[in-house]
Amino acid sequence: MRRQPRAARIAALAGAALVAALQLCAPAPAQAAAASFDLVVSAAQHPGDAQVMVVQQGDEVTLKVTTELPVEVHVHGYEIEEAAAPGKPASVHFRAHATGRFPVEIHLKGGHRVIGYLEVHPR
Ligand SMILES: [Cu+2]
Repeated sequence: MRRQPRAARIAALAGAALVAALQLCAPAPAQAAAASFDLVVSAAQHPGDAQVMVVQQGDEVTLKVTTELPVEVHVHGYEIEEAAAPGKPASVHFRAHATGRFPVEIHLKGGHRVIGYLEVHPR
């Protein structure tokens, strides 16, 4: 049997060592979590009332929107829109795949208003 040249054996060993080192260094994949937020829309709200909702990338997000006005809930960046009305809350469900800070708006007669910010942090 022909022996491998010394350089090839060294290269193969170095490659195996590198793979082992990378496996040791790789962080354990963190579990995606489920995050649920309650948002209440009222006629008396101010833009400063917008709540900040922080999740990790990959999390399952549910936004429960209760409203005393007929509105369209719009999650910017994710381009999700869902209607909500008095007695008919919206439940907006999605996986937070994109990272960043995204306004959650309501569209209503005569304009729109930010009711929250979704912050998706990189995992
Ligand atoms: Cu909008």
